[in-house]
Amino acid sequence: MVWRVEHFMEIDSTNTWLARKADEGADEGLVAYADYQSSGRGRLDRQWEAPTGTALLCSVLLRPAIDADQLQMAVAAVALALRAALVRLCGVRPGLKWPNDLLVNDRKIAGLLAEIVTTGDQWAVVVGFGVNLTSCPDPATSTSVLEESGVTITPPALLDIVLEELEERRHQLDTEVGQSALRDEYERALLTLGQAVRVETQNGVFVGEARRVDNRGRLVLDTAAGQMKFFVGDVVHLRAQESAS
Ligand code: BT5
Repeated sequence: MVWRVEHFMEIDSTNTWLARKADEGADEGLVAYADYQSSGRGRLDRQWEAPTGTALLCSVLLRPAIDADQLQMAVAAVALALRAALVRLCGVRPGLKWPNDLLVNDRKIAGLLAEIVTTGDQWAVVVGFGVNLTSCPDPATSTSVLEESGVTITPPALLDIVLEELEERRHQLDTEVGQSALRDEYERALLTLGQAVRVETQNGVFVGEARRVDNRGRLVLDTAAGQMKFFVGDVVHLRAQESAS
């Protein structure tokens, strides 16, 4: 993969910029990162906050040979690359919370936002991520690399290693064998599995035990009403919430 990295001192949102480029037909491998985002976005119109230069605020454009309903596997590839890069650079090993958080001791150190861009019969996925390097908005619920390890990492230094770690995982997305290996790594890194969870979706709130992820990256839950699979949703780890309160 040839990564082409564009750096911005300030931008509205790296995801918005890259989605526009994808719509104009940009090739896979285009990457945008910014020192500051004036409209950094989380899911469902939430905000992503980071003071200038304190975080890696980045988006990558991927065009994997998967179906659009396997989008979560692209999120998994990037989340696992982020985690591996943090282990290598500073020994911090976040757990993954399905679908899009990296946590250290229940506090969010990074979040991901994936968006699909469809043009004609082609589709691309923009995967954005914000990693708190030297500050975090709320110490009760979030943390940073500096706080967890005492190490100050610059955004481009982390980005270099993330892209290195993403290389093989990106190729895994193109084959069934690769996807299966990726799913194994994903399941091992997911804190969510084996936990009693509440999944909040636009269709309702569901409680059950998180069992596994399927080959589309969906979360499989055992509920009182039987097994359910989720493409999206906000997950609350119920035990973690009890122990934190
Ligand atoms: C996410 O959404 O976690 C996705 C975050 C993706 C951000 C990246 S930065 C580069 C790219 N460009 C963008 O515009 N976005 C992506 P969600 O799960 O909805 O979580 C959002 C919630 O996390 C907010 O409502 C806050 O409660 C919290 N939050 C905001 N900023 C945070 C931070 N720096 N660290 C930890 N939590 C934060």
